[in-house]
Amino acid sequence: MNKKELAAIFEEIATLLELKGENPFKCNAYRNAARTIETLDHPLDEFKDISDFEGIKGIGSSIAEKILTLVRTGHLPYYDELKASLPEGLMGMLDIPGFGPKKARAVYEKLGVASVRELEYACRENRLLELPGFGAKTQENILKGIEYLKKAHGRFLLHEARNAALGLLQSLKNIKGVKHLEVAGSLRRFANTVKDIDILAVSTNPASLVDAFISHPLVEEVVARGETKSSVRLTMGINVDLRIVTEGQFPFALMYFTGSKAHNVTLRGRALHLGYKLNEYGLFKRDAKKSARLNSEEAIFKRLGLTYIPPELREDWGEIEAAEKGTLPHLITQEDVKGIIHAHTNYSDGIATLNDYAVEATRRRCEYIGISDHSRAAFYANGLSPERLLKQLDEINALNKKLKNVRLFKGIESDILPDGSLDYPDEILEKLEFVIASVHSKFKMPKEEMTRRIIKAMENPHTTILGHPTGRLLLGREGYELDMGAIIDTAARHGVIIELNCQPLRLDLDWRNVRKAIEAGVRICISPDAHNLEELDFTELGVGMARKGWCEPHHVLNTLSARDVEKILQAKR
Ligand code: DGT
Ligand code: CA
Ligand code: ZN
Repeated sequence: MNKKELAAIFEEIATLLELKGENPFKCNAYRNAARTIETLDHPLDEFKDISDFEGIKGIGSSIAEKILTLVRTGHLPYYDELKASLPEGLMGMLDIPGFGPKKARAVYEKLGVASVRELEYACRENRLLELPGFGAKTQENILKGIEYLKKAHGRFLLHEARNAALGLLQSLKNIKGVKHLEVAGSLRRFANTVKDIDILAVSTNPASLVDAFISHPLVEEVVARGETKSSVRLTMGINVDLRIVTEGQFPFALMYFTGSKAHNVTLRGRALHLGYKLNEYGLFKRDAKKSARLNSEEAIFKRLGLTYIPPELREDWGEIEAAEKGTLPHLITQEDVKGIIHAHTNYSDGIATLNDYAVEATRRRCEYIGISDHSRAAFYANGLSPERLLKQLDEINALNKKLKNVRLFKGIESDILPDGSLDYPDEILEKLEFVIASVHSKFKMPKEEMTRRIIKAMENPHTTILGHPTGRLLLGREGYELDMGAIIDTAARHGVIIELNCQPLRLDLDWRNVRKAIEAGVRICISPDAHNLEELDFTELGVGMARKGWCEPHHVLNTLSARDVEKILQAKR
């Protein structure tokens, strides 16, 4: 161990102590020691005994002893224990510019927030507004800092990447000579997270397309520039590849670069079996030099004896067999969605008012919005006391009398308490049209206990929908340990709907389990979990994920008309 490494450990000890709220003198002592160690005149191995540190300012006997232990053994139990006593993600938050140990300790102690992604989520839910020493401005700066941090990471949320890609496509499609322009890769398949943005194009004037691409305002750095392939890095940190191919290659390249790899491999195997070679350049019969002329992905699939496989399904999850038999699902589309369930108002941690939602719903020609603020146990989210909930219900009743084309459904997002009960007495729950039951606390329960807790909540006759079933935050927090098979069985048995929460960080239920759920006969609800009007747009992500989970319109609650939803909600109560 050299001086630099040693100093870094003492520096980290100082930070850990700050995170624990130790007295500032103690923290400073370690920080000063770190500095002193770095500038010691003698080599470390000359220090054999505590007395060797005598006269060195800033290194008392306790620190001297720790230095000796580290130099001798390479370990320091004190340091290891200190590290183990705090969540790992806490240190990561300190990488956020302007976010120090004091702030980290406050959000950890007051909100239980222990990683960067959790912090991002807390900011988006306006949790920081209420914390002493924080406010709208701080919250905004933290979000900016997190954006900055993300540039350093390897993967990106679908939503972030998609917005960037849509921005690029929007301007590039108008460049002279462009005949085709499509996003491929994991983004086109609607994967939860993506590594990079793959774009394919055909152009009669490739040079001007490449020029426009590399000089786009979103671009930070040009990685490579070529006739057929160019790469850039965007200011948000993600890489974008632009491949320019010929008109004839385009459908084959689009198919190849959409993937997934596993899907491609199985498809290529099928082609071989039929006497073809399939790659990104074409479909070649035996030893032919020229590809079959097929001008769309549909045509390629057809030549291989398959019906068209939508990109979301190309994961080698049985889609090729189903396409062969003609049994692929008739996937849900954006237009099938008639209304929205799960919106938070300014009664709890949302920004929009009940009336804002009603006006917005009219504007969007959306038939209904299910209002579901937080229940009282979610104190950090300004959860509703029974009195405030009753007041909200009155207000909704009054609004519904006035509204013509929009219906507000009266609901709540009730915490599932640690013992599995809901957060209000029955006489309150009875006044609601629907209840979303969600876990917001005690994430670390053992698997069996957590499964029992959630099952108990689902068995409660008041529970209509199970909210964000695993609690995961993509790229940030694993979901809680859960027997998903048992949860899906319970949902099927008790007619509980399972939410597909489409907050970009959640996308929970995961599409793989969405498919298992609908196969078990469980209905899905696509929920934006909106905290403001813009977040209603998240529904679009949810539709993509539902498609990826093989959902047809009839599998999804909010493809139904307001009247039919009302019937279903009533039948459950
Ligand atoms: P990502 O970027 O990690 O989010 O996921 P993808 O699927 O976009 O992966 P990427 O960008 O490495 O490659 C894009 C597509 O190109 C991929 O989905 C399938 C195809 N591809 C890439 N490498 C291979 C390969 O070695 N074999 C085959 N069959 N296809 C490949
Ligand atoms: Ca990719
Ligand atoms: Zn929730």
